[in-house]
Amino acid sequence: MTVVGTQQVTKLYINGKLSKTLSRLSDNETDYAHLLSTFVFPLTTIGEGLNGKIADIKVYNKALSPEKISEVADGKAVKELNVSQATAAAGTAQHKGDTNQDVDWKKLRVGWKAIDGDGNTLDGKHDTSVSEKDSYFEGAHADSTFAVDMLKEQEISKIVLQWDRSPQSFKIQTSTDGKTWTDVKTVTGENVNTITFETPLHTRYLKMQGVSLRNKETFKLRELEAYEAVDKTELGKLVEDAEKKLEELGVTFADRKGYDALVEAYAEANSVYENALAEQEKVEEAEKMLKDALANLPEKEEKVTVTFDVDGTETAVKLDKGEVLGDNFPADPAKEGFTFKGWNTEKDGTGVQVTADTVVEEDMTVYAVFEKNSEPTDPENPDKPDPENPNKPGTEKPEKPDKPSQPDTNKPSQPNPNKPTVKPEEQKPVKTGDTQSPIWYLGLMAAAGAVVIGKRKKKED
Ligand SMILES: [Ca+2]
Repeated sequence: MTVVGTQQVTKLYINGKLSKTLSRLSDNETDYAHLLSTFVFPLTTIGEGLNGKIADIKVYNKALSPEKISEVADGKAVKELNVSQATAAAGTAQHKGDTNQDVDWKKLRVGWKAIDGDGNTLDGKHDTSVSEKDSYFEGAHADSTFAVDMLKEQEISKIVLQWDRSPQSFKIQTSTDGKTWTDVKTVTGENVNTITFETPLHTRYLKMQGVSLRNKETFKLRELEAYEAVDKTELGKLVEDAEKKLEELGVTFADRKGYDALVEAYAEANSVYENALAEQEKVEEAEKMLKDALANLPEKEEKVTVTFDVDGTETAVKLDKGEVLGDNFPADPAKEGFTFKGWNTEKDGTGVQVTADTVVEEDMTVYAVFEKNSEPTDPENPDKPDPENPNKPGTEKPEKPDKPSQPDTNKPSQPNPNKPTVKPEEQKPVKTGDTQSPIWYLGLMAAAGAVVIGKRKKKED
C-alpha cells in the first residue's frame, strides 16, 4: 500500500496500481479557496485502530512516481532515479510587453510545477481525475524556456519530457553555471519525449529551450525527469555478507556485542538498498561504509584465560573462546630430580590431560604434573639441590620454566595475581580436540586461519 501526496492530490496505490485519488473539490482554475492542500502524513497515529501489526513502513520526502511504485511492487531492482524532482526550476513563459500578464492561469503554470513529481499515470493519463489540474509549466512563445537546477552535479543518462502539449521542436542544453548554455541535442516534440545518452551528461543545470511551436499554440510541460543510473548489485551482496556475519557472531540490534560499527553500517546499507529514491552517490557511500566495517571487525570480545601452573608459578595466556591452545601451548617445564609427565586439569594428574589440541571453552588452570625420579640424592654431595625444595638458598635453578619456543612477546610472561583462576573442584570437564568430530575441528582451524589473515591485512594497510 502506497500513499502519495503532492501539491493538490493524494493518491492511494494498492500492489503498485493506482486505486483512488483525493483531489481538490473544484476544477475551477481560479477557485483559490480550494486551490491548495497540505499533505500531512500522520506518522504518530498510523496503525491506530488496526487489528494487526505493520511490519515495514517507509517514509519519503518526495512523491514516488507511478513507474517507481510499480517497479518496487513487482520486486524489480531500482536501476535509475529521477534526480531533478523537487530540486529547483524556473521558466521564461512570456515576453516583455506581452499583455494580460496578470492572468490567474499564467500564475499557476509556473516552472516548479514541471518537477513536482506530478506527471503521467502509468497509462499516460494526466487529467484532474488522477492529478493536479495545473501541474505543468506553460510557455507562450517559440523561444520560451524551462530550466532546472539539480543543486549538484549529476550523471544524467536519460531525460523524459511529459507534455500536455509539446512544441514542434526544442533543444536540450546543459550549463556549468546556469548562465552559459551548451546545446546537446535538438528534438522534435512528441506526447512524451524520452532521450537517452550513451555517455551520461555530467551537469548540474538542464534546459529545455523552445525552438518552434506547433500551430502557434503554447506548449505545456507537465514533467521533466532527469535520470541517473543506479546500481545496487554490489550493495546487495554486501548486505547479504553482513547478514551472514551478524548471524555468525550472534549479534542483534538489542545485543551488539561490541560490533556497533558493523551493526550501524549494516542498518544504513540495508536502508539505502531498500530506499527506492537512493541516489548512486548514497549507494556508493553505504557500500564503502559496510565494506570497511566488515574488513575491520573488532577482535572478538569473548576471550578465555588459560593459566599454566608449575608448582605454584603461574603463566596466563588469553585466547578466543572455542579455540585450540595450539601455539599458546608452553614448552615442557623442567624440574631437577623429576620427570615432567604432562599438563592436567588436576594438580595430582587425576583430571583431564591438556594438550595443544585442547579446545578451550572457559577460563581454566592447568597444572604441570611431575613424577619423582627413583634415583636417590647423593649423600656425599650435600650441595646438590633438593628437588623437593628447589627454592632453598644456594639453588641456581630458575623459578619459572624456561620457554624458548614461545616467540610471541605480547603474551604475558609474568603471572598476573589479579587474574582469577578456576579452582580444580569448580572446573567442568574439558573438551579436547581428540574428542571433537572432525568437521567441528576443521571449522575451528579455518576460523583461526581467517583471524590471522585479517591481522596481516591490517598491518599492510
Ligand atoms: Ca507536474
